[in-house]
Amino acid sequence: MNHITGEALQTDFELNKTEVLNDYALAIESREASLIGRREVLTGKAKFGIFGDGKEVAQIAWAKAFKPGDFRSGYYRDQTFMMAIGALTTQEFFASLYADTDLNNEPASGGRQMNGHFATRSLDENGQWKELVKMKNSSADISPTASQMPRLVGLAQASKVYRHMGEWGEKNKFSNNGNEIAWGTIGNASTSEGLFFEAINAAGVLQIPMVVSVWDDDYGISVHSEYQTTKESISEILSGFQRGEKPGYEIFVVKGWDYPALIDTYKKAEHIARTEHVPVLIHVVEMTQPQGHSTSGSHERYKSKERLEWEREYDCIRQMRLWIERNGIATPEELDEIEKNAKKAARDAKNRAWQNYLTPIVNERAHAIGLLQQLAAVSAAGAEITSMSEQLGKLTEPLRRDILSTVRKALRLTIRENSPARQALESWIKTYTDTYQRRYSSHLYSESPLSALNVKEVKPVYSDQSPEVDARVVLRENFDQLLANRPEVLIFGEDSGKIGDVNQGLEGLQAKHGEMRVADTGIREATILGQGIGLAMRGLRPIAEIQYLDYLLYALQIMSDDLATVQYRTVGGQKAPVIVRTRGHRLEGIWHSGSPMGAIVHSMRGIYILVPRNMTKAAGFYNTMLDSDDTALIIECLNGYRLKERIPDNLSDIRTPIGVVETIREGKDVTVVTYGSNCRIAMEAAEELTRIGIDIEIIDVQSLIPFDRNHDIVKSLQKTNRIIFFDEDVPGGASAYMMQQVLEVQGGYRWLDSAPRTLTSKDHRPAYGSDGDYFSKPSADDLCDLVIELVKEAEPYRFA
Ligand SMILES: Cc1ncc(C[n+]2csc(CCOP(=O)(O)OP(=O)(O)O)c2C)c(N)n1
Ligand SMILES: [Mg+2]
Repeated sequence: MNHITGEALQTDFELNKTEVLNDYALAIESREASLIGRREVLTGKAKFGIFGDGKEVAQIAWAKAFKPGDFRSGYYRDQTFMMAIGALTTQEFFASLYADTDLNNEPASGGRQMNGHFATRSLDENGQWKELVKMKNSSADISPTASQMPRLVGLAQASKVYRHMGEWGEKNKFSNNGNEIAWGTIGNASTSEGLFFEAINAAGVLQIPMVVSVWDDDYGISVHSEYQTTKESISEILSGFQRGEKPGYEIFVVKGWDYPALIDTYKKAEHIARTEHVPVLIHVVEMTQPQGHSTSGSHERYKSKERLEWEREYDCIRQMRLWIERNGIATPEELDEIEKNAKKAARDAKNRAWQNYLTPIVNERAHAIGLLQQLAAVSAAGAEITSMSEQLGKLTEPLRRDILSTVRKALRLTIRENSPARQALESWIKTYTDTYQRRYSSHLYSESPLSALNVKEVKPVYSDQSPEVDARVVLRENFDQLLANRPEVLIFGEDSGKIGDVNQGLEGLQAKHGEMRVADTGIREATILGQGIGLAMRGLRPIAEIQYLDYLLYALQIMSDDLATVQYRTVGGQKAPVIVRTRGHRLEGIWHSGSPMGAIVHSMRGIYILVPRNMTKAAGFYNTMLDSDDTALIIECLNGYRLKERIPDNLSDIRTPIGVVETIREGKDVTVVTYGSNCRIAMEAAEELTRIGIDIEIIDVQSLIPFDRNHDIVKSLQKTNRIIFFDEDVPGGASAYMMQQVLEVQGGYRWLDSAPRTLTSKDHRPAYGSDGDYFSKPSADDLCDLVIELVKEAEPYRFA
């Protein structure tokens, strides 16, 4: 471990006076922004604030080592760093605090994220990649502690992939031969999370250029390190990772108020990571938190007097000033002048941000008040509308909510009136709501021309020569062609490399395409997903494999919090077109038969959820998604790999469209809506039902999100007037979701002659063994009997 202090190392680097004083000015301006920011929250102009005070100097040192093409994956304390690399102005800092929805004012998230969540824009207005290699990049932050770590692994791994990659036309947009570093930051307390340890281990194994800074201020909100970290020191307990004879990490410890030592440390770390592709941990100790954790509380409640005194003395900016004075770089008067100007710059930036935020709202209010007055003049409720409109006019800090709420009340008050004034107000509010609803709801999925919704279907073509094979071979052949045709595609997961996955859908492909393209990973689902996210954010096309659907739960949090929100939280400024490959539904036992589709559908809006019934359909989905810039989870049927399918003659051309259902059997009595391996069970039931004169229609939904974009299911319901939603999730899981889509969204309730039904698994997990399956999961018998029950109830004469 390398303990670095400023005293011994002042001569190791060169700094000129201007650079030092600019650094000092930035530290002061950033600090002032934090102080003003807190006041803006306490006086009610902003809702919540979390700031980077106490961490300024280390971040200025780090910024000196951060080069174009590099990526940051960090957390809410990093405002000074973002300012130092030129990716955040103080004005934008305040625009974010006020939740300004104008991307010109708040380019990180258009006001969607609370302040302190930083991002640069990797995409242009058409959703196309910019030249990331020329930019200083920050992946978009999220709030759950340590969740920045899995993505960081992928961002760093991308450099390794690019360094070893052959020709690819787009490569130069993203990388200069893999020279880029992915820099992470994390708070000391957040290192207690499993995600941190998982990511640290993964990067050590992968040997990738990842530099993690731990900002250590001894606390996590109110909880001291004593309760967070063994030995109260993350560098000490990670010292076994220090490289020696065997590869590992380089570990540095440095004080957060020691300006020269920090610069020296970051330069050293940069050199090691950039040239050797070795991961580095920098434990930055003795940091402070001058205003406490956030605007939600005060640290006097949990810090002792002595601690607060120590924090004042070792405030990094105070120590930097003392160092400047000690070394005769500037006089106290010069420093005072710098401070005065920097503080004014922060105040001015705040005022500009506030004006930019408020002016459009005030103008919109004036417009609304004009329309309200016209309505009041002709309405029986004129007095009340006038009074409401005056109240609205008096608000000093109006919100759009205030405007909308007043107008909507006025429209309700005049519900029985029909004047041109009321029509004008109605038409205004419609346009206004549409505009602002979009500000809050756009970009959940890709809205670029490459949206997966735009990929056209190409059906498989068969001839007499099309070979019949075990279905896994269809997948393997398709993956083989994808890897051959697209250098940017990578597949990795547990057992995906050497043996070509547990069901041999990748058999022989590592030997053919190399270890970089088809790789084994450790058993660490969250960071497998993180690899996917980081690689995809740097232009590659990862297929991240989770061995069984049951184990997706380990990655669920990262999929839900990070992957699913990438486009949304940046308003289309970033994307991570990852394909998550897994296999699931029924096979054997409690943890190899899971089908928690409701949990998935409800926790991952932002990711397309595709449930192909066979491997040809699955292959078509991989091809579709790789033509798009959306992200998807593709669930193959665990019990389908050994069934026979034919290899289409046009395999690499096939595209399974998303959100399009397929009627796999026509019938007139009952519509059965299902997906995945249950399609086969439904077909089996249908055969038997024909023998007693019942004819069911079976619809394979194929993709749960998006769901039946053409509303074909309701067309079937118009014919049969009876419907069963059939899957192997728990009762009220994905079957309830499908029912809501058909009955509510598609208006299916109007066509029902019988109560809509669901057929699902039992509430519990599936028990082991064939009888365990029969008593846990729905069977063809169950479906037959349910269909008979429905038909018998409606048309008893058919069974007389
Ligand atoms: C998963 C999760 N749990 C809890 C929280 C609430 N929370 C936000 S910050 C924080 C403390 C983090 O402390 P530390 O990592 O030391 O960072 P610091 O704020 O001290 O810089 C907690 C508990 C969260 N955001 N995410
Ligand atoms: Mg802390």
